[in-house]
Amino acid sequence: GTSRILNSQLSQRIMSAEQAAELIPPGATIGMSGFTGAGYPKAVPKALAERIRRLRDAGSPMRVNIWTGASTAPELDGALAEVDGINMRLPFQSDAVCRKQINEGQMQYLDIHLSEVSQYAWSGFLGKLDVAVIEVAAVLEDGRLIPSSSIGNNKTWIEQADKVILEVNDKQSLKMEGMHDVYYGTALPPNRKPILLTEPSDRIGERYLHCPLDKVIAVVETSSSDRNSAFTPPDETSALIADHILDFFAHEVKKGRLPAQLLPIQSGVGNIANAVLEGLNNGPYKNLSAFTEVIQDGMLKMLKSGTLKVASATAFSLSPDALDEFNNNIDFYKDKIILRQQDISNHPELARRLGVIAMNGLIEADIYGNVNSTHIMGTRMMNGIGGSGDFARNGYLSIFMTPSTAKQGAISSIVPMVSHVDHTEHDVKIIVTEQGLADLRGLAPKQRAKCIIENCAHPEFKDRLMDYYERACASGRGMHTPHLLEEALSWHVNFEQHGRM
Ligand code: 0RQ
Repeated sequence: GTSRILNSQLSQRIMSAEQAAELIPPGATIGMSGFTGAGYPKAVPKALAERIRRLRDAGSPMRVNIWTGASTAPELDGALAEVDGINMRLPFQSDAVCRKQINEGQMQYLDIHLSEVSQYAWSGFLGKLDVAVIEVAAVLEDGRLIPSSSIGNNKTWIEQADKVILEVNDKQSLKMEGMHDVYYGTALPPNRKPILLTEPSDRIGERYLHCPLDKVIAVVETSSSDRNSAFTPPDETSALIADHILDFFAHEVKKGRLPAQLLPIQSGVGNIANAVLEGLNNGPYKNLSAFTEVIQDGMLKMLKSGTLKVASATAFSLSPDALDEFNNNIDFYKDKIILRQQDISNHPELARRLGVIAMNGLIEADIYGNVNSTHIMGTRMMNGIGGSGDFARNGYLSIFMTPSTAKQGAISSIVPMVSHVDHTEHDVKIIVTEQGLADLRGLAPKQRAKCIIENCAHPEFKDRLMDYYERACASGRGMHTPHLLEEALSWHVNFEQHGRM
């Protein structure tokens, strides 16, 4: 039905996804909604991929550039990558087909801090945005839009694009109305003003997205759920990592370096993050807050139990069960969750002011505390930096978590030198593995090396790391950050040649 499109001008633009996809010119740059599998367009990208496939089969290939909030789903990244339809992708993806295209050199990929994407677009660094394709929950009579389960870069895409295609998804709860906080006070330098947000619960913007009606060239009605990956219960390694972090928090509270209600937490998604949230939920904490980018199952549980008072984010990322829980109890959750655009949810000014506790995963860390979050063996893209840099550099505590080994113990997550750097030694304050926690605050490089090897390395690799470090110290080279340059990346080369570090 048309009940969710209350504006009469826009209801005249209703058409099929196939018709809407025909309106996108070859070579177009398209800004799509979507963040961690929430609020992405469900129909137009697939129809566009079909059109690209037909054109390719007819001998006239078409490609487009795709900008989003963050990761989407197989119906978007997967479908378009499958037909080799993407020329340039930014700023984040986690799709297997997309990743393959990137790593085979078929797709350009620009991996940038999520808070900075809209600024790049506004400043003209990325070129022109032709079309925005945005999922919303409804269109009000006056044309204002009720945002969907993520906001991401939607405000910017709508403002920057020449043309807008709306997908109105009736699977998104209308009761989300009022949960969003869209801030219309951003500006480019030199005209910026302080952002007057001093608590994660502060509302500083509007509940709706605005869109000039004459930009809207198509409205497509859809009815399908977000990606909603299933939840895997924490394994033993994740539980151990979580225990180390919880002990550390208790210690910091006792020392007076953290308040009893901690500081606003930011947490990634996945097994380890969930274990930490579960640990917090079972601990002595009440009335915590979250200033983060994604609300995952664990945060919902914490809100329910009162461990968490409020969560600010830009998107949900829920399992099917948690989504049911949310939709069935949305009146309870509604005033405890605020969804913002990602240039606000991840804003450096706000992360620094609030003193966020940033907790993110890593692929490898080196003995001096540099962290690689994105590259496998230095050359192959995994997902992207996402928001980890926004929070890690500006947070009060920047915690990076990982199992001490990968690939059934063939790879050490602690290496002499990282094969790619996302978070430098200057930004990384704490590294945790199931072996233990390295608190690097106030330590100089040589002290850090001992602390990381001692506390975080797997016993299988510990002696070799210490041996590397000691020989580096004895090499006659610089004694600030001792390295054996001819050997620093030999662990990676070993893995490539022998399947073991
Ligand atoms: O690959 O599934 O093929 O075996 O990397 O590793 O251990 O499952 O951990 O899912 O937490 O991901 C850094 C990638 C960790 C993630 C990263 C292989 C490993 C596996 C995944 P397989 P795990 P996680 C938060 C802010 C950047 C974005 C970010 C990430 C796969 O946390 O993308 O922080 N972070 N955003 O086998 C070779 C190593 C490896 C390795 C792991 N040293 N060498 N392969 N793997 N370590 C906001 C959000 O998250 C939305």
